[in-house]
Amino acid sequence: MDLTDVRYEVEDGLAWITIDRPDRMNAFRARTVDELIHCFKRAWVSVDVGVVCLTGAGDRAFCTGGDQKQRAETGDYGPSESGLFEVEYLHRLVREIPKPVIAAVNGYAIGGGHVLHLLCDLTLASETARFGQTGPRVGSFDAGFGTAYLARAIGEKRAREVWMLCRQYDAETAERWGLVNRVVPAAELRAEVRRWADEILVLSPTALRFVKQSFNADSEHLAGVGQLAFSGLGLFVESDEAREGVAAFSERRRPDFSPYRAAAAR
Ligand code: S0N
Repeated sequence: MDLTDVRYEVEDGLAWITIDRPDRMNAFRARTVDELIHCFKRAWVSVDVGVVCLTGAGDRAFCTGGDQKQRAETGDYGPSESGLFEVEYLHRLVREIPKPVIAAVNGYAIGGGHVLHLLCDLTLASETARFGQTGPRVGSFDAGFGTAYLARAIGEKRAREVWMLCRQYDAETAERWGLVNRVVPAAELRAEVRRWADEILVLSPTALRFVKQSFNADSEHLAGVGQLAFSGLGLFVESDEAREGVAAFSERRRPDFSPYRAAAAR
């Protein structure tokens, strides 16, 4: 596959998968998701890979979720190989690849980008990283892993705060909340990932596979919740209410959801 949106490099057992759309703050379109899926599968089958690191190009963003400009232009996330927008499948792959996946959060991890780091086994972050969900502001939601699994990681009250206020949180708060394993200065992030990967690479890959699958089994029912939620999201994004969120983002204004309060009160 020709990679245009993602870079894939292997260095001594560690596969770096880098979302490379810095002009869109590493937001993903359908093609980006296809390429990420391709890279995760490649890392899965590569015998020279024991650890995967997901990160973003540049120093401003890890990933800011779905490409809202694309969505404003075409009403969807653009063309994909299968015709499907396969972000839910990407979530499954991040969880199911039987090798530890480290998120290196080098800036904004927002919206669907926040969910991606959450699903990784470990998160290392730069001091400049910022975390948050924006769905209810821009006309989307991730009511599967993005909500329920977040609550497992940081607790119900905090997870509800994240989704119900759509605030941003700095790296120090994310570490204190247990959303991040370690925070380092931005210039040291890559080296820190290398150190963690080297510690992992001396361990038994088979034992690690079982450990990961055991953790996953305990939260696997959330995949079913996620499937239901993505079906709901598919309907919601076609609504005027969701379109108001998209339009407000691209017009750089506050959304006006007041006409939709009646529907939510039913
Ligand atoms: C990241 C934020 C907070 C940065 O703010 P800051 O520092 O003020 O910079 P900006 O000037 O805002 O941004 C710099 C440039 O980058 C562009 N940009 C940023 N984010 C995106 C994006 N997500 N898509 C496209 N472009 C983006 C800015 O437009 C700006 O460009 P220029 O310089 O040309 O004006 C701030 O930018 C922010 O809040 N970004 C939006 C974050 C967001 O809302 N993300 C989407 C959240 N939703 C999802 O991810 C769900 C997607 C999904 O998973 C899904 C799945 C299945 C089915 C449907 C969906 C669905 O949602 O439709």
